[in-house]
Amino acid sequence: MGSVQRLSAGHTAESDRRIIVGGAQLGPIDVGASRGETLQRMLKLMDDAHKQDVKLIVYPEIATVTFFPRHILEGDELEQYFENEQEVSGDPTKLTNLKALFDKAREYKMDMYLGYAEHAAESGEGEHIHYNTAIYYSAAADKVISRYRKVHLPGTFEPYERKDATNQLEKRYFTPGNLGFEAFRAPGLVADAASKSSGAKANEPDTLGRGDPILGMLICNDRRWPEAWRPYGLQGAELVLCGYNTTAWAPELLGTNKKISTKEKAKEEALFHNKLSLTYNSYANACFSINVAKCGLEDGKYPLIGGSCIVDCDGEVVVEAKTEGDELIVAKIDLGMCRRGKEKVFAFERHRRTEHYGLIVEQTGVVEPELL
Ligand code: CDV
Repeated sequence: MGSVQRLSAGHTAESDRRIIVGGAQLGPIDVGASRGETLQRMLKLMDDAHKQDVKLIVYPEIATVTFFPRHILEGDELEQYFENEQEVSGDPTKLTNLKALFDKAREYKMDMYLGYAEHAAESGEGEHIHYNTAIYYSAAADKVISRYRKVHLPGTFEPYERKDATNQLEKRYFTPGNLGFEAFRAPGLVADAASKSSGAKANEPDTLGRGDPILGMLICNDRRWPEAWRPYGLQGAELVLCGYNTTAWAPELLGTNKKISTKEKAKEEALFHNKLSLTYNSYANACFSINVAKCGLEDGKYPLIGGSCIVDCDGEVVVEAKTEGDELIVAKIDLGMCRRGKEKVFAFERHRRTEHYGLIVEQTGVVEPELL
């Protein structure tokens, strides 16, 4: 197990909106690893988190199995990686492969972000509808209170022709998420939150930033897209949660050039882009983010970056994983710190100019200006 770190963020705010949060980074999970073995690793990290009084833990994207979209699979070989929610009436807390995590989270009164491959339903043609999903379990509500399905699916539908290229077949195995970027409030994480039952109303000057914390979820590739963060920023998100599996070396997928001509340099760049995306978007939306990798060499030959980190609302990294193995990162964050960015630097209601942003939603690809 890696080292345990714990730092404080929020020294400039001193509000009552302080929470101890954790990221449970996972080292490699090989194709042959048993679910039970992996669950034990995840539960161990939750035990460690509990010892440090963590109230919200974040696990990686598709946390409990190897990153299977790199393999060409069909039939049962593929289905084994999906959690069939129809069998449990759409209630993930009852899924056999995940139940132990919910049970322990309930026991510890710990909220949890958990990523997994979701078998949601069958289409009219009998095809399976699969999503790359993350859910948020609230200990105070003792249920899953939010679900997010990955919108930006990277990679290709068809495998690469070169046999030794690493595939990224998310477009083949998943349907793009259909739930948008819906922020939600998580109950019980901060004391004395303004609430409807005490007569308070959202969006009044005296309740802004005083209700239960506002959260949003992303999955891996989403974190590179400002379009994915902004809807959360526009809903006042104070904390964004993101799990990822990011390949450190994939020239077919990501391209290459002299600068990143070796595996080492490509990995350095992948770590740099990871941090750049997380720090900038946290800053630009004045929110904290908890970002958690599955990492290391899966099956001894597929490298995934680490770099799990908790970022504050000024875009600074508060704590960062030091290893490429199972490692818990912990920070005490003060959501009150978000008010400065939300009310001063980026006060959206005063400074945004939506009349000029049409292209962002009207157009998908690039259309260059006419040639001279
Ligand atoms: N799982 C991912 O979404 N991975 C992508 C890689 C393929 C670029 C990522 O954005 O990290």
